[in-house]
Amino acid sequence: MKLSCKVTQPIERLKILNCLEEGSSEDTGRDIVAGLSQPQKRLPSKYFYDAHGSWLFEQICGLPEYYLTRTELGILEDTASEIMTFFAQAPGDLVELGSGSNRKIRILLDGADGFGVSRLRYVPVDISESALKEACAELLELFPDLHILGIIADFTRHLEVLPRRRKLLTFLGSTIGNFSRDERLGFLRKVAASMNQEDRLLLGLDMLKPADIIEAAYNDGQGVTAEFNKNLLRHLNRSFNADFKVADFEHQAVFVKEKERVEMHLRATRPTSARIADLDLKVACRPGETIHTEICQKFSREKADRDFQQAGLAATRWFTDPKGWFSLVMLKKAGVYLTPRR
Ligand code: AVJ
Repeated sequence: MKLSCKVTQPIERLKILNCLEEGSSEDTGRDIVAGLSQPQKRLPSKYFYDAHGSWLFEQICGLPEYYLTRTELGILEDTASEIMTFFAQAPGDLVELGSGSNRKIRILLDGADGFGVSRLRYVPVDISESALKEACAELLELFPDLHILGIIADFTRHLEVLPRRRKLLTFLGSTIGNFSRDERLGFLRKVAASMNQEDRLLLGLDMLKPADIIEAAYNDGQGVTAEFNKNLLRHLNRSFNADFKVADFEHQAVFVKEKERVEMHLRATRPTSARIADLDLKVACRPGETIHTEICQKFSREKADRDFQQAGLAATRWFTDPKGWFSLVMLKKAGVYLTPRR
């Protein structure tokens, strides 16, 4: 793949690298065409996150039913100084994949109070330019010694732009739950390939728990998740000159027991069709037909450990909350084992 990233330098302590600039990804939207041409129509979850979608997601994080963010923040508060000892040992990059707002990284950076943030560089990677720039501006004010390299990119495609220095990667919020098993293993393998022996990956995982608690988190009483789901169509309308009639769709989120995951859909309530002008594509939905918009995988330790092993990673530490609802796993590259000769 060809990449042309543009670097701008607004102030000394901040550099921004843009991998999504026009012309840099000649296959933009190809995943939309592919997804909508399947018998079960689907759209990639990353298209939730335009400026409005990123804002809606922040609202979701504060909802009483959405236990994920709250629980993860609690674990981070309790463990930040232990996690940040990584930078007490030697300087390096703190890379955050899918950074969004800076709430989580602020907690980690506060955990560096023993030695100071000047020993590290913060490298947020996000697909939403507005969310990334806002978060960086705030952090520069809060941490006068912090240097930032912001990367506007799709981390499922642009992992190779990451600087190859000593680093602690974070992939929080159970975003990895949005991948299918194949995508998840592929992603973990790519991350493993970008890591050196002493690098670490801190991964946030939403754990299995009673189905009613999980389902409520994706069907909130105020309908914010429904708006977030429908915003995907609004995003396509704005960014790809489409004309989806958003009112013809309803939000649907079900916990599928056998697959241990939530599946989110947009369900057509009447016959409806749309044209995506920029992609030269026409879509028609029968009443009751759905467009699959998101997978939210839930994990057990055993299942996660199997994935890590297959991706060439190994857990060095599990951090969790008292109820065991959410986990932060510290991972390293698995050692090289030679098969004994017979
Ligand atoms: C950002 C992927 C963690 O799967 O829980 C929230 C996104 N979707 N409500 C999740 C989301 C619906 C969220 N992640």
